[in-house]
Amino acid sequence: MENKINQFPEGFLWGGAVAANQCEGAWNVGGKGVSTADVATGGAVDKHREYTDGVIEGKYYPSHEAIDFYNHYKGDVALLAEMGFKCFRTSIAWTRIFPNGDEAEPNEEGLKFYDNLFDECLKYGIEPVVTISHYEMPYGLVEKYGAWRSRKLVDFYVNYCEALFTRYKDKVKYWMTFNEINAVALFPFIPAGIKLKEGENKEQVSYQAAHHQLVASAKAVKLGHEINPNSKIGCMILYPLAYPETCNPKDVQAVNEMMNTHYFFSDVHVRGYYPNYQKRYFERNNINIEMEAGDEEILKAGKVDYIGFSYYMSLVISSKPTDKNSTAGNMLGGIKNPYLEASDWGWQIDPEGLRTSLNNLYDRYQVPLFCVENGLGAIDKVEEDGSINDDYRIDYLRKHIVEMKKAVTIDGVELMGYTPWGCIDLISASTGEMKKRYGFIYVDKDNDGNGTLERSRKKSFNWYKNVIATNGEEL
Ligand code: BGP
Repeated sequence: MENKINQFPEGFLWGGAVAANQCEGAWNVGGKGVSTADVATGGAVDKHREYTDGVIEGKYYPSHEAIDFYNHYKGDVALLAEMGFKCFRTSIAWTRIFPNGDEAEPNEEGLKFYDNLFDECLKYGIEPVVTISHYEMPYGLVEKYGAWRSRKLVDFYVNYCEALFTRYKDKVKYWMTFNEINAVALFPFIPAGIKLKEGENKEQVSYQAAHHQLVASAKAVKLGHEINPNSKIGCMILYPLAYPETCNPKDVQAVNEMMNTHYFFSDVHVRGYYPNYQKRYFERNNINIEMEAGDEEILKAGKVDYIGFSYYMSLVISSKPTDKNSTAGNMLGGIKNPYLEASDWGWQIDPEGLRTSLNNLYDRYQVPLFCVENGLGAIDKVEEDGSINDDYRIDYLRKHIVEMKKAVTIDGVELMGYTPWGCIDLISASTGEMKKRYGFIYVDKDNDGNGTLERSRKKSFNWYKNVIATNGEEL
């Protein structure tokens, strides 16, 4: 069918996204090992930002039980199919495949689980989109090697990728190497298993870990293409669109500097080399990245096919240190934007910012983009008749899709698809809560882990079904 320039392209990948540790549960079933998410009690990101050597008091139910997708996946995929999903983004729990991370052979039972899950998706014509490591890794690698501090992790990760690419080459075409890889410099435990020691230079440790991950990612991209030349392997970055607080050029410069700390990751992934601004940054700050001979070639040979990114909100940055009107609860901090409303968790809602972000990324790289996370975390109310009228979520998503459409149809941005986050309610990464919900599908479970786990359709379910059926024409 002919593509029309005022519409989303034919074959646009409408779907939704989840991550293994936030939905599967069954944390010690089927030979699965313990992951970093399994030892991160309560809100994984909030409680494990910096120094995490030792037990943190809290509930373990979030990743241990989650929404028990492990045992409910058939019914859940059937619901996604009912909405007409073209794709489903999930991650593979590394610890189901390599329980401690350094075994020679993969765990067959873990591989089988994802065979079954992908088969179930494909049965309905749903294309799996797989994140290889989404905010978790084997805890064994943390204890034995210091996680991504160690160069050895590159080989363990590449072995893991080889097991996946080989096993699923006929089932999975779209991959992403690390979820929000740029988060490592913000809170190093969850994305990279790094436990900072007292007095350590956080940047030195995080950027060395990041180098190992970037090398591992590049090797994975090359290997994945060798195993299946048709595969599309992307990176995944958290896109933190930032505005200057004022038109003071100093504020603009502050934004540029902040954005560079994030662009560094996509620059290396897409262009295949370290940008000069980052090399200078390392020099100025006495950060010394140990590279092995051949690393530059590896980065060059493993450029990604597309950029996956998350976009939830925008930020406001000032050149002056300030805590005024700080947007509490927002993982990235920043100043309150008087023109925008915020979610109950302080995430500033900015649909037009999505259009700007798409343009920024496309102008900079000219590679296909994939919006793999977007959505509104909100508290849903179940009415007496069981209905859930989440008009606020519909409103958020509608406005973002409108802007996304402008980026595609007016600005000519090449966008592969859209997978709103937490299409089925799951555990929040930053707070460990169940009450912060994103889904079209409601899961009966409360913050303390109580509930029947029964699934039900929210109002947004039928709304999104129609969006997909009309390829984004009826919003
Ligand atoms: C992203 C993560 C996800 C997800 C999402 C929403 O940063 O990739 O794993 O959870 O944010 O965040 P939260 O769950 O904290 O609301």
